[in-house]
Amino acid sequence: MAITLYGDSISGNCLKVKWTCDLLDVAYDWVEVDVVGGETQSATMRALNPAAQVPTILFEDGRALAQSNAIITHLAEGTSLIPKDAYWRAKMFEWLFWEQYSHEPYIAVRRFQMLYLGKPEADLDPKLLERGEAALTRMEAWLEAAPYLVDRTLSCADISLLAYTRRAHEGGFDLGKFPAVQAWVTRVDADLGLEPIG
Ligand SMILES: N[C@@H](CCC(=O)N[C@@H](CS)C(=O)NCC(=O)O)C(=O)O
Repeated sequence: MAITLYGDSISGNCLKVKWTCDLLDVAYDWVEVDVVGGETQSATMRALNPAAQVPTILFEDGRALAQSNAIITHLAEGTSLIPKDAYWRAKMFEWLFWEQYSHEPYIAVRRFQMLYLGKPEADLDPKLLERGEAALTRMEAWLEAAPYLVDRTLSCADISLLAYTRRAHEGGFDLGKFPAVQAWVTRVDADLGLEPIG
């Protein structure tokens, strides 16, 4: 399977897909799309993904697929990244849906506004910090008792949640308050062969 991966290398959503491909030895050509520069609005991108967002992948047969968590679960079909047991597979989806609704909209958005839009902390919506910390608190509670998010083994849920959690400090979150999350970041970074951020 050879795919074209349209992504912006500053985007955790896009990196989830890259990491999954790298781990599973899926061959891909990376096409850099500058989100801040508005390149997601190009005619090419709109034709591939009417939502005009990255990541989007294009298969050799011309079919396209968007949404980071849809892409990674598709690429991981039949591998150990997706539990065979029905309950644990559903638990993986629980984390993936939660990531998109209760984690990414606060942690990734606060990071984007601070790091890439250069907004001072005082101008940010206070809910971003409050709800981002609530998300990290939920992860901490789970990870105090388990090395991974699903069935004590690496799954798509860890890859997805890692993307913005490992860079949460860039959005003004203090991971020092969440030691189990920090240990999990170190563990999953190592599993994926990523350089620790430090
Ligand atoms: N829920 C989507 C979010 C995709 C998304 O927000 N992508 C951003 C980059 S991280 C983007 O393309 N933004 C450009 C835009 O929305 O115009 C996913 O998980 O893939």
